[in-house]
Amino acid sequence: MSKSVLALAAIAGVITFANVAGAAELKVKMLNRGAEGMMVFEPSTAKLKPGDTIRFIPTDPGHDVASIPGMAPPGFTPVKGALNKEVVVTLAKSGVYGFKCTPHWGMGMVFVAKVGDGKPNAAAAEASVATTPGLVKKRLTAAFNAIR
Ligand SMILES: [Cu+2]
Repeated sequence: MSKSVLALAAIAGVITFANVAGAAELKVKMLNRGAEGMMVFEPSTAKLKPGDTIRFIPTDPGHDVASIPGMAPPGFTPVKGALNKEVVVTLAKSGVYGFKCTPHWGMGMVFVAKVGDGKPNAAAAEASVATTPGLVKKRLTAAFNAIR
């Protein structure tokens, strides 16, 4: 192998490493009780970069994770996890992504991630909070304040 080929191989290796190291994974616990109260994702919000991953961990039993309708940028395939199952979601594009625990939606068990600058759907996602029920609205409002 010539010196130049070896040099190219070395550069390619560095680039691959940089790509792997550049995308972060956020671990989110599903809890019966956390710092913010009963039935929570912890943390309940995040600001991420496009390509980052979220690992939803069923720390306590009885929870799942699913997309909140109308709270993801166009082209995102909605998440529908099973009860007590870990779910890993890659948020490839800029936008605001909302997730809920299906059994505890009414108790406001929600998670919101802002990826990149939140465009194109940040405003529409925040506007949809107005139509949600009491505890959901309370926690979603707090979440949107946190990611602003
Ligand atoms: Cu739950």
